[in-house]
Amino acid sequence: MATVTDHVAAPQAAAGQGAAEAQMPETTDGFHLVIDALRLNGIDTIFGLPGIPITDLTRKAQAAGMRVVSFRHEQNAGYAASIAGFMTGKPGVCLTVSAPGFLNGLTALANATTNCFPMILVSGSSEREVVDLQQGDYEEMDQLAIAKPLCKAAFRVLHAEDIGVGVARAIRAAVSGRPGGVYLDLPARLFPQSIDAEAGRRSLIKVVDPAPRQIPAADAVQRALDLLRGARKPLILLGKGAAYAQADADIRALVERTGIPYLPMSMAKGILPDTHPQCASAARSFVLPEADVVMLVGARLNWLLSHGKGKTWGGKSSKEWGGQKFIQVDISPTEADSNVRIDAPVVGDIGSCVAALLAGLGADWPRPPAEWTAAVAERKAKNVAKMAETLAKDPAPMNFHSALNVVRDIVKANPDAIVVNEGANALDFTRSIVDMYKPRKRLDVGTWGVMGIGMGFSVAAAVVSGQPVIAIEGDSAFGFSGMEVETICRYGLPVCVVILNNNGVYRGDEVNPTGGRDPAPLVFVKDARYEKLMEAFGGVGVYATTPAALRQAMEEAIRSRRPTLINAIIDEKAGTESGRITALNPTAKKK
Ligand code: ADP
Ligand code: TPW
Repeated sequence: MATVTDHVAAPQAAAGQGAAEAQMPETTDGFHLVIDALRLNGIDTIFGLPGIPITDLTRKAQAAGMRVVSFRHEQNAGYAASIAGFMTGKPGVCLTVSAPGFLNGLTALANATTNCFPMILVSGSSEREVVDLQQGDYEEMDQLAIAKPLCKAAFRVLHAEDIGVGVARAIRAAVSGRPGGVYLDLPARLFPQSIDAEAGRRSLIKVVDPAPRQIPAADAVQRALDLLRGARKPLILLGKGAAYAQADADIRALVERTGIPYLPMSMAKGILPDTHPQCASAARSFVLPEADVVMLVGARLNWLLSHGKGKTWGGKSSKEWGGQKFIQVDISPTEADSNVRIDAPVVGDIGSCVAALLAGLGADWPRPPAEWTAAVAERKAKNVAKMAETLAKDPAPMNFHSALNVVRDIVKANPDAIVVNEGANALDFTRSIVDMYKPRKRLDVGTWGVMGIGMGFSVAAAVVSGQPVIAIEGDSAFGFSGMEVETICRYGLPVCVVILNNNGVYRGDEVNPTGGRDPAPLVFVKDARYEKLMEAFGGVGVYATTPAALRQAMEEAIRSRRPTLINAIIDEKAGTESGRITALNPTAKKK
């Protein structure tokens, strides 16, 4: 591994100059100390966008052997960094210029914090003195103050000798406890500050144990096991915290040794293969209201789980608790009771918690009552058969099902491929139709349901894993980050974008009720040729109107690893408003 000495400024004296000058100490500067501090901590990739004052930082980072992935918009670089953090457990780093670049990256930082993804947004900034007196600097903004409420922690470094501490604090804050976004503010004048190379080297910190294990209390584990043992209809719910924890073997052992049906949240799909006999995804609307004890592992009872109450959970009204008891395994001690009572909180890192639960099962752990597992299996079989019937249809034009039936086969044949997914219907149908077989292979809109993660996630997924990426995109969703197909082509990444194109947001058949010349707010240009965008940068574009054409193009994309965009034409009448969350629209009839 390279060290500070690889970057020290060249000795000040060249051949022929005086001996006294030749003795001058070696120096290093802020640029190199930032790079060295990151590399010392195993961070080898920067996602960003150059400009004043960080242009040279991107150059020098690349020259020092780091992977520098330059985007066309900072938001996409930020999303890339955040998902790299989720995939690797190391903070993903996004580098932006001051004010507008910083603000462009901020959405991704806030999204990372919301989703518990470890990320560090590093932004160049203006000098304190000018910002504080509001003297009107180039791209002036009090970035630290603005970032603070949107992230886990925010730090500013003013002196080169503090860079080591600043980077160490940022890393610890991002990955310890509940992971999240961290802001690191580096004013322009920091970068050229020169200090003695040896002092610089000594100032760097290699963070020891950045995400310390947090062992759950024995009585908390016992309380959870007692509750689970007494359950008549137990259910395990795996969330993306469980995927992040990389405790795959133990989680699988816990599920299999207890014999309890489990439900994966969207990004937890694949921790165990979706085809696992205990997977209850196809019986979701049956198991949630029926279960009597639910063990949440790295999943929050937020809107994605109807806040743990209401009709989804068997409550009589939208606000009423369904009567379930909850066990919650989570690293955050304040998460429990955020929506309904948690009867058995188990606070600790998922690896340690699951290991403790496993150890406590004992040889005599009872299988769940057969009536329960049989009822789940029966409901599942019924729904799977119904879905198979729908998937077998071949309507013209294609609909979501007939297109996603192809994607389902392709992912089955390529279980290492990473699926990135956004849209409304495009999201909901992909989640339920496309089975995942391995952990951390499904990356999507997460806790906020945010549009725009598509190409940033795809770039990062390909860069971090080297595996093929399949991005299943609504046509609206794609538009948020579409220009990054240039980035995909520039870096030659094996990304296959499939746009499920129904000419608009949710669907494409709305009309302006006034008959005026403006289109309806939710529709786009009809028959838009998105594939030409990929062709413009040297990638492969395919216009596909049939499942057969889609299949052929996807197979070829995976085989060739060439950047590919398939414009899959879907019936413009296919799709419902907001996909499966229509009820969240304020005008929707309340349940
Ligand atoms: P989902 O959207 O899949 O339901 P959430 O993002 O709501 O998942 O929940 C993830 C939870 O996982 C958060 O409450 C977070 O604190 C927790 N978490 C993240 N990493 C770990 C970890 N290593 N150990 C324990 N809990 C974790
Ligand atoms: C940052 C609101 C949710 S889903 C969606 C929008 C605009 C697009 C749905 O259309 P698409 O998919 O992608 O064509 P499909 O399959 O239903 O036709 N801005 C942000 N985030 C969100 N969630 C929105 C707007 C939204």
